[in-house]
Formats: sequence, C-alpha cells, structure tokens
Amino acid sequence: MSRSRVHVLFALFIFLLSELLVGAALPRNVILESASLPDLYEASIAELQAGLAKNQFTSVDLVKAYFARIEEVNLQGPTLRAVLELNPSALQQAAALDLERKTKGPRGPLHGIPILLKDNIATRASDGMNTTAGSFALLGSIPPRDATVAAKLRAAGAIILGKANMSEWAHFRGNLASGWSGRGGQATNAYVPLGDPSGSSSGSGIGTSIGLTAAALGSETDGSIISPSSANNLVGIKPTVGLTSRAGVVPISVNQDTVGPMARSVADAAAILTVMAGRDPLDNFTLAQPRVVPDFTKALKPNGLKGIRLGVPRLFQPDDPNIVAAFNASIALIRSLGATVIDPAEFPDAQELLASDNETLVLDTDFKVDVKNYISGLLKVPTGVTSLADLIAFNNAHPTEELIPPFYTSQSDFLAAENTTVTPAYFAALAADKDLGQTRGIDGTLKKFNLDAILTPTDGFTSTPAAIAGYPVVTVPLGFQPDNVTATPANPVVENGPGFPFGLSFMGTAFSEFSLISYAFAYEQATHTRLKRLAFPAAIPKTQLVDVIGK
Ligand SMILES: *[C@@H]1O[C@H](CO)[C@@H](O)[C@H](O)[C@H]1NC(C)=O
Ligand SMILES: *[C@@H]1O[C@H](CO)[C@@H](O)[C@H](O)[C@H]1NC(C)=O
Ligand SMILES: *[C@@H]1O[C@H](CO)[C@@H](O)[C@H](O)[C@H]1NC(C)=O
Ligand SMILES: *[C@@H]1O[C@H](CO)[C@@H](O)[C@H](O)[C@H]1NC(C)=O
Ligand SMILES: *[C@@H]1O[C@H](CO)[C@@H](O)[C@H](O)[C@H]1NC(C)=O
Ligand SMILES: *[C@@H]1O[C@H](CO)[C@@H](O)[C@H](O)[C@H]1NC(C)=O
Ligand SMILES: CC(=O)N[C@H]1CO[C@H](CO)[C@@H](O)[C@@H]1O
Repeated sequence: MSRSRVHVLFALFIFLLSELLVGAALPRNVILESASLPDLYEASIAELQAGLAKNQFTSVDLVKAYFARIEEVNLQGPTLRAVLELNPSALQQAAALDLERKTKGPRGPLHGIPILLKDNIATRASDGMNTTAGSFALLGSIPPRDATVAAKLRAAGAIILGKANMSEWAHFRGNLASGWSGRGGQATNAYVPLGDPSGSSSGSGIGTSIGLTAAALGSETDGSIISPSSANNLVGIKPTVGLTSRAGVVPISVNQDTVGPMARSVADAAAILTVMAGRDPLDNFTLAQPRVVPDFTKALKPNGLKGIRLGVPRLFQPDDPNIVAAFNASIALIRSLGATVIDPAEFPDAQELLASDNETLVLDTDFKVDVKNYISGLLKVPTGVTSLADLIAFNNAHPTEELIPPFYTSQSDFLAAENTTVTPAYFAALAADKDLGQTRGIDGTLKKFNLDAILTPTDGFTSTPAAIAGYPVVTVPLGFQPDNVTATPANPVVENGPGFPFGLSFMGTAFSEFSLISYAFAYEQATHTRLKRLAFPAAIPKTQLVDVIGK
C-alpha cells in the first residue's frame, strides 16, 4: 500500500469518524471501493498508473467512468457546469493507448491518463472538439494544430478528456461572475452549493476537485490558475511566463499568460508540469528558459522545507480572519518542519505595487493585438470575426447568447481594450511593471531578506506581483471556512460560506518551480488538508471504476 494511500485512508477514517459523531450521511462511494480499486474522487495519477499496469482496469474504463461522473453532476443534480464538451475521440484514443501499453509498454507516467483542458487551449480538429474560450464567437473555429501543451500531453500518452468551462475570454470581457461563459453557462463550486468557483480556469478547478478527471490544465494571466485552485481545494502551479508554451492558447497577454497544471496533489501537478514544460519555436518567450527541463517529480522530498528561508508580506494578506488564522497556524507548522520564516517581510515597493494600475494598460493593449493574432492563425472562423472590434459587434448582435441580463451583460474590458493603441505609455507601463514586480518586487524582497521564497495566503494580493513579474506560484490547500460563517446570497454565485476552501502560496523568482514544488510538497505531506473536508454530498459523483469495468 502506497504512502499516499495510507494518508488517504487515514483522512477518510477521520472524516468517517467526524461524520458519525455529527450524525451526517456519508457519501458511501468515497469509502467502500478504496481498498481494491482507486476511488476516483481522490485517485492520484500514480495510483491510476499502477492499476493500469496491473491490468485492474483499462484507460477505456477510466474514460467511461469519468464520462459517467461528468454526466451525473454537470447538467444534472447540482448542475456544476464544469465541462463544456467531451472529446468524441477519447474512447478510441484510450483503446489505442491500452493496446500500445500491452504491446510496447507505457510511454511514461501519463500514459492512458485522462486530462481536461481549459476551453482556451486548442485541440486539433480531427478530435472533434471546439476551442472557444467559452464564447459563441469562436464556435466551429478550426485551429491549425493542437496547442503545444496539448500536443506534449498527447505525446506523453495522456488522453484529452474534454474541454472545461471557464470565465469567458479568461475573465477579460468585462465585469462578469467567475465561471460564466456564453457557451457553458454559470459553473459553480462543488464545496458550497451555488458557490463561486473562482476563475478563470473554473471548470478545470471544479472538474479536478471531485474527480471528473485525473487532472486539468488551466491558464493564468493574473490569478486564473492559483485562485480557482485555492477555491476548489487543489494544487495549482502557475509557471514562470516562458516555461510552458502559449502557442495555440487563446490569449490575453503575451507578457503575462502562462499555462499550468491543476491537480489534487503536488505529485500529480509536478508530473504534468514535467511533460508540459520546454522550449517551443512557436512561442519565443520559451527560449529564455534553462536549456534542460527539470524532472519536477524529483523535487518531491518530504524534508523540502528544512533549512530554507521564507518571507511573509503581511501587507498583501486578505482581510478574512479565518484565512489569516489558518495561515498563521501554517507558519508555525512550517517552522516546525525546519524552515526559517521572516514575518513580516514586506516588499520594498509594497505601497507602489498596491497603488499601481500599469497592468490594466498592458493587458488592454496586449489583448487587442494578441487576440487578433490568435484569430488570424485559425484555418476557419464560421462567425467571420477577425478582431476585437468584431468580437464586440458579435456580442451585440447575439445578446441572447452572450449578453444575458441581469448578470452577464458587461463588455467593459473589451471596450477599454478596443480603445487602445500601442503607445510610448504602453512601453513605459510594461517597464514599470517589470521594475515593480521583479526588480523592486519579488527579486528585491528575496534579496533584502535573503529568502528562498515568499509565503502568503493565495487569497489576498498574491497573484498580481507574480503576474506583472511573470514569476511562478505554487498553491496548495490551506483550509476551509468554518461552519459558523454565514453564506452570502447567490448574486449570482455565493462568494463565501461554510466549507469554502482556500490555499497557501509559495512564490519565487523566475524558473524557481523546482524549489517551490519541493516546499509545497513538504507542506502538503505534513498536513493533508485536502481531504479534511469533502464536496457537498450531491456534488460527489457516485460512479466508480467497479461500475464500468467489463461493461
Ligand atoms: C463543436 O461545434 C460544432 C458547431 O460548430 C458542433 O457541431 C459540434 O458538435 C461541437 N463539438 C462538440 C464536441 O460539441
Ligand atoms: C519574440 O519575438 C518578438 C517579435 O518577433 C520580439 O519583439 C520579442 O522581443 C521576442 N521575445 C523574446 C523573449 O525573444
Ligand atoms: C496572525 O499573525 C500576525 C503576526 O504574528 C498577528 O499580528 C495576527 O494577529 C494573527 N492573526 C490571527 C487571526 O491569528
Ligand atoms: C506605473 O508605475 C509607476 C511606478 O510605480 C507609477 O509611478 C505610475 O503611477 C504607475 N501608473 C499607473 C497607471 O498606475
Ligand atoms: C477611450 O479613450 C478615450 C481617450 O483616452 C477616453 O476618453 C474614453 O473614456 C475611452 N473609452 C473607453 C470605453 O475606455
Ligand atoms: C467560528 O468557529 C471557529 C472554529 O471553527 C472559531 O475559532 C471562531 O471563534 C468561531 N467564530 C464565531 C464568530 O463564532
Ligand atoms: C458535456 C456537457 O455536459 N456539455 C454541456 C455544457 O453546457 C452546454 C450549455 O448548457 C451544453 O450544451 C453542453 O451539452
């Protein structure tokens, strides 16, 4: 029995005990099958790989089981709206990978493992899926090829399970609730009924949190991996801009966009990042990365926090007392694991960072140029859009699909971006952001306090310094809102309530992912927070491998 399985069973035992004590109903499927077959709510990639290797089940079984689990909760039951499309070729690809496993052996740790992609990550037309960033404006559009990250996953033997719902246009259309897209509707969190799934990689987060997939890819411009990972009780890695290719990803900004894994464990996320990373001639930012891509799974050492120095920027912390209390407790634990924590360790330019809005000018200007570039690279666009002006006009012409009152009418970001031109002020804002985020920001803080990394709650002012710097963040589950918080009204989603998950972030300098992963792993292994609370019962799918094997 693997170490992680022992921890899972222990956590489940504690959960069972606590549920018995409070007399609540136990989702039976979470416990019963775990002794023989992996429970898909929590199964790690290594556990799935072991079961495939022992021929306990096949990748065809896995795809069938995940499809059935999606069917249970996506548009039925709690209608989580996490998944936009299933891959119509997934079963066939799984069968081919099962055969290859038998005849040649597995390609590696991702062979035959289903992974969900955010709907802004292009997939080759022959699979039969759309890539739309959630918008009807790109429905039926044909990309020239897989996004490089999708191609890399496939080459490693992964199965693209489908496309995840997301905040439309990666939350860059306007003032809209996270997790809503014209095509997918309002996605919601599996931990709190009608809960905010955060975004913009919302469906990637929800789908991974309850085992609708083994893991997912998300993308981040400012917060879009780490925030939904935090809100959906996951591990998320926001890589350095340029570690993973953006070629074939519907963009916001060439300067800030990055693609990364969202998973239930640090080990799963590290395995996926190892496959995704690398240089790509189609994205010249990737040429700046170190020549050799590390095997990030080599960072998974339980003593990873021993002897390292972390700094706490208290000025960036969120107001929420429950998150701060959990964060404070995590500092004590991290110290007990052998790290030195400098608290506080404020950014030298903290006040300027908090006040600066250079990012808006950078993103507005980039989006107008970059989205046009993306569209111009498509082989076919049935709606005929070619530019941001066309997208605005498309939405105005299709209000019943895209401008739905009362919550989903805004195009304020589109309008502001359309208003931009590339000016000297743009270049000045870009330079100011590098200075604020890198030189006097993250690098300045690391240097001033002689730190290895920065430690902060994922909620709060965490994503922006890393976003404007283009630097990496790894988030892991930190805790859940206690039962005595009052759920906010659904407007359209519930922003906070009992059981709402939140995360802890490790932030570092460019290409420091390997170190950040080792810190996050040590913390995760010492805490195992993820299973301390489960999704609400109706959001936990019942289908397990035992229900599909041989059927
Ligand atoms: C993709 O969109 C087209 C419409 O352009 C639709 O016919 C097709 O069913 C969609 N694919 C999937 C897998 O939903
Ligand atoms: C990538 O190419 C663009 C245009 O060719 C250029 O402006 C930019 O500096 C290059 N970036 C890197 C990191 O090489
Ligand atoms: C967290 O720790 C800080 C610094 O030690 C302290 O000022 C603050 O009161 C603590 N907050 C909570 C909620 O424990
Ligand atoms: C951009 O950053 C610089 C340096 O902090 C600051 O002086 C300027 O006001 C910022 N501009 C905006 C629009 O926030
Ligand atoms: C467009 O830019 C002009 C001039 O800078 C400004 O007055 C106007 O408010 C802007 N409109 C939008 C929608 O941002
Ligand atoms: C809510 O519960 C937590 C423990 O779960 C406790 O620390 C806190 O004081 C409680 N808050 C209120 C307002 O009762
Ligand atoms: C897989 C799945 O359930 N897809 C659905 C996502 O939501 C849209 C809009 O409601 C449906 O049309 C899809 O069938």
